Amino acid sequence: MVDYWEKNDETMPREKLLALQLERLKKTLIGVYEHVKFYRERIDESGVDPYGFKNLDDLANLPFTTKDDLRLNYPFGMFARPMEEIVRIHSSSGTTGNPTVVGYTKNDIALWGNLIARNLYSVGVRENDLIQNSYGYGLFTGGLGLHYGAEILGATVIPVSGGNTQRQLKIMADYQSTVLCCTPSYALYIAEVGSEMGIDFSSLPLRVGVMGAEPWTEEMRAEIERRLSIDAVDIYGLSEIIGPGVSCECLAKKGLHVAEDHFIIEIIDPATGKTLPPGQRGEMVFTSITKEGIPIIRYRTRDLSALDPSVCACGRTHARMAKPMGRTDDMLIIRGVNVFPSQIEEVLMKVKEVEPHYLIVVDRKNYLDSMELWVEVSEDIFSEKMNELEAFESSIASKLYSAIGIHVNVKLKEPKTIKRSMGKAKRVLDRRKGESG
Ligand code: DLL
Repeated sequence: MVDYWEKNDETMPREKLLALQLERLKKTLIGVYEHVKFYRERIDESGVDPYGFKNLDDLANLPFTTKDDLRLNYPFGMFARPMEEIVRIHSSSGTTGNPTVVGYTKNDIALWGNLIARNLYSVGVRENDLIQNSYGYGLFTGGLGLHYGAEILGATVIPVSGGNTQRQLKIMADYQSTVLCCTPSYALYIAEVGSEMGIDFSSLPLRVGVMGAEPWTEEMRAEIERRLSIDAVDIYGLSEIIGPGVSCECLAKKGLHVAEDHFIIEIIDPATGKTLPPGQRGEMVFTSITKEGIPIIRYRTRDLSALDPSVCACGRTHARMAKPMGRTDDMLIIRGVNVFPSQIEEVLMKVKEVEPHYLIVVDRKNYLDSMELWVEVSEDIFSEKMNELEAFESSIASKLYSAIGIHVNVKLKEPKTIKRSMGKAKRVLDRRKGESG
């Protein structure tokens, strides 16, 4: 029998859920209109009357909020509450320009922890579990986000944070961790170092991995599950909305349940901004409807997914988003052809002689884009089949050609030469943008 952290909220009939969303959205709109100059101006420009808002469909008439809007209001310009009510600040890494800064009130922190507890519970985590939390602690929302959720659930949390992989493995074996929280790329690295240390993961009590913060394919999931001998589930979120916990898979692993009692999700066509019907792939847009510190209206995530509002096998009624397949800004345009790193990962993970460590190197020579794929081969292949490597490279290239329609120059690399990630993996090196590495 499936059981729930908050049965009423998680299995609420959709009609009731939509009514609750409308009621909460109305309050949020008035709140941002009265307390955030940015929203007051934008809403006035849009012609929507925040006091006369009557229908969820009218959400589409409200303006979007973008990362640039947050940056322009750096650091605290989007906060809807005075600083004395803000108890925590997080921020995105901000590789270009100002980072985005978000603030949480006491209620926001409680809400966030509760959402994570709900997520953990939905993948079978209980009070007697020992959660090894290997997301980075600090301004990144992964570490503290999962941490407080685990405590609210009542499980035991080990706040190990990212890095120092051998210590991670010693802790995992000595303390007998049952749950691992980290990015999927770090999970693979942990698996690799563990095997080198002679750890047999199937003999450990580790059971579930709660993994997110970066895109990962089904093929990558299969690899992690096999190597670590666990169920690996996908958790999604972004600092601008709350952090991890915006959505999470249940053990059915058929899409991530969006916490629709706190966030309204829309899928839009990124080119036109028009709302798309369920099932169609597009950019996710979120509106928070219970947050206090920094409520957000129609935030354009640039993350691509599709929505399934049907009731899940687990009985939860909250719509499920498909595993995010990447970001609009991760899309590479190679000689006019659009390619997502996830499409390459999908092909690569099916080739059993290669390791799940790769880097896509894009360059432009003589005005022509070129794409190289660096991928590691296993020790045995590397030493045994040195003379066949070239043939092997072209066989991978031809598989990629049939999947994405462009020629990729495949370069097999010696084991352990591609940089490992302990947080979000960097899959693309775009020399056209002056990146080096
Ligand atoms: O990455 C929050 C998080 C922490 C999620 C831990 C899950 C686990 P940011 O640093 O603000 O927040 O980065 C947000 O990361 O817009 C996506 O592009 C990407 N992302 C997050 N989760 C997933 C996922 C955290 N499950 C950005 N699949 C988002 C694909 C993801 N991409």
